[in-house]
Amino acid sequence: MAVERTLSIIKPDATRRNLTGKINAVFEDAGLRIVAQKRIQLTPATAGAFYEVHKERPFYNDLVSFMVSGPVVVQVLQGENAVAKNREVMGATDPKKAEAHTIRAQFAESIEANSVHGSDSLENAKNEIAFFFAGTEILP
Ligand code: YYY
Ligand code: MG
Repeated sequence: MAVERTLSIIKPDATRRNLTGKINAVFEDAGLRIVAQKRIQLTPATAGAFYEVHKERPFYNDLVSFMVSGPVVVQVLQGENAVAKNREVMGATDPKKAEAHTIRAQFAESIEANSVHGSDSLENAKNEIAFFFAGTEILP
C-alpha cells in the first residue's frame, strides 16, 4: 500500500448546516490526515472549471450553481490508499444508494447536495490538489 493524497471538498449544503467538524471526524477516524484545508467561496468560473469534465452532462449548470451557493471547505487528505479510502467513506453519489456508515448516507440531502467531493483517481487527485493548493500550503 502507498501513502497517497486526494482532494476533498465539503460542499455548501454541509457548511450551511455546520457539519465541517463531523465530516472531518469521519476522515480522521478512517485514518486520513487533513494536511491542508481552507474555507473559500467558489465563483461560477472556478466551479465551472473544476467540473469541466461534466460540462456536457444535463446536471452541469445546476451543479455549478449549487457549488457557489455558499462557502466550501477544500482540503487535502493524506493516508494509505487515500483516494480509494476517501471514496469509500464518502459513499455513493446518490445518498439513497450509499452504505449506512458513509458521509453521504449520514449527511447528504440529495444526489446534487451530497455534502462532499472526492477525487476518483490518483491522477485526478494530483490535478485537483494543484487546482486549489500551492505546495507550500500542504503540511503533512
Ligand atoms: O464523483 P461523485 O461526486 O460521486 O459523482 P460524479 O459522477 O463525478 O458527479 C459529480 C457531481 O455532480 C455529484 O457529486 C453530484 C452531481 N450530480 C448530479 O447532480 N446529478 C447526477 N445525476 C450526477 C451527479
Ligand atoms: Mg466525481
